[in-house]
Amino acid sequence: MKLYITPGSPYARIVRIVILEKKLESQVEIIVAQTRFSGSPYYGINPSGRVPYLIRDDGVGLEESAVIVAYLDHLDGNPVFDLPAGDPGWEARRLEALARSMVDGLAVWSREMVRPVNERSPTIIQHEANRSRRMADLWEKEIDHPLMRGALNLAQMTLACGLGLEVRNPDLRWRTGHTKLCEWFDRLCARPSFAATAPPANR
Ligand SMILES: N[C@@H](CCC(=O)N[C@@H](CS)C(=O)NCC(=O)O)C(=O)O
Repeated sequence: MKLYITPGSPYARIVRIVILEKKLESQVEIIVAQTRFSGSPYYGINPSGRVPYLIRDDGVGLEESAVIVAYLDHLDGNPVFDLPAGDPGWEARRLEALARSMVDGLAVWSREMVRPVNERSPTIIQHEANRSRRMADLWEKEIDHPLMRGALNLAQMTLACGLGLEVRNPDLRWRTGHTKLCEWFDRLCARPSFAATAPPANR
């Protein structure tokens, strides 16, 4: 299989973490794609131009980090990232959605920052900075939820990959006043799969 990524993408990082957690390194070749570039050869591989993108052994391509995670997780017949049944399943969905909501906002902010300075929108940047502050406040309260402290899951991976964007965006200062979130994040980032996939400071 081939997985197309960019080193700074939080969505691609989720999949890279799962590859390490599931020990699939020898089965998945990781390829850096050239995204957001007019005429990129990558558009011939994945017309949407987005990463992550997994090309399965049968040649079929999959988009969307959560779909790729589920596919890879099921390969060995022993999935560990499936949603729990019943009420915990709804809680897991709720937390995953909150984490994704934060990452989606941070991705919009990052996208603004990679545009030429004269094309950046101060309004969008302010909007996303404000959203990230509200979401960090929210997560400081939610981080003691049993699902955020228990076995590794998609909500945890998504939130940590979003918070990890702090190294790429110096204006993302989610740590201030969020002691529990800092402790949670730093502990999770010491896990080998997270340490090995840490984003570079620059694209
Ligand atoms: N919902 C998608 C989001 C993927 C996404 O937006 N990836 C960004 C990188 S962080 C991308 O490929 N951007 C390139 C572009 O917009 O052309 C997922 O979870 O995989």
